[in-house]
Amino acid sequence: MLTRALGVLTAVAALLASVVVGVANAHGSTTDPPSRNYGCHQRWGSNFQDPTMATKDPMCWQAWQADPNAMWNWNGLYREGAAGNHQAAIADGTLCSGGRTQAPRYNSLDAVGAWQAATKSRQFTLTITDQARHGADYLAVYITKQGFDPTRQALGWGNLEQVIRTGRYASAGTYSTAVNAGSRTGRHIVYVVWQASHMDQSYYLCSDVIFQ
Ligand SMILES: [Cu+2]
Repeated sequence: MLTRALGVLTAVAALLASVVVGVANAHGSTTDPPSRNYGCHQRWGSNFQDPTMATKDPMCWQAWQADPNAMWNWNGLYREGAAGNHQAAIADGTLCSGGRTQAPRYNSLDAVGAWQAATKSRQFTLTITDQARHGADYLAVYITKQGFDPTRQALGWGNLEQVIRTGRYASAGTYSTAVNAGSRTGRHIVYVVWQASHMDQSYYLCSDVIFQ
């Protein structure tokens, strides 16, 4: 009897593991410049219990402490059914968690502070990696207005200016677009809405950058 129960438990555990792996292999994110959780996964995924992260990369540290699944599922930060009305779906202060989607998994990505930022020139190429090959109806790319300080202020729609909205992309592993940040300098957030094509599924992605 005990052996049978253990057998069932083992089967359930194997099933759960396969579900988790399945989720981790689906969907995508902005990989260049890296989104907050993708960047934390890149830098610390193989070393996420290293206590020096607390001082070397404190925003990633708080994210790993809050919920490691925000990093393991770096490709799962989406909402469904926004019907194109992203500003209604996502409240100010929650833009980087996709409006606290799948809460509380991604809430830590809204934390205000000195996220590690990628250095970019003001004309750069942005790349989404799409492991699920959903395609894109469009990528809408926004950048914070000059003067906004992401290390001290929560991000709201009023802090952003849309710099490009692309056309469609056929299903592929990556989608790239040229982005012109104008005369911006210093630290900014690049905010991407990736509207997938297979269904009404929208990804909301914050990438921290420093423009040279
Ligand atoms: Cu997906």
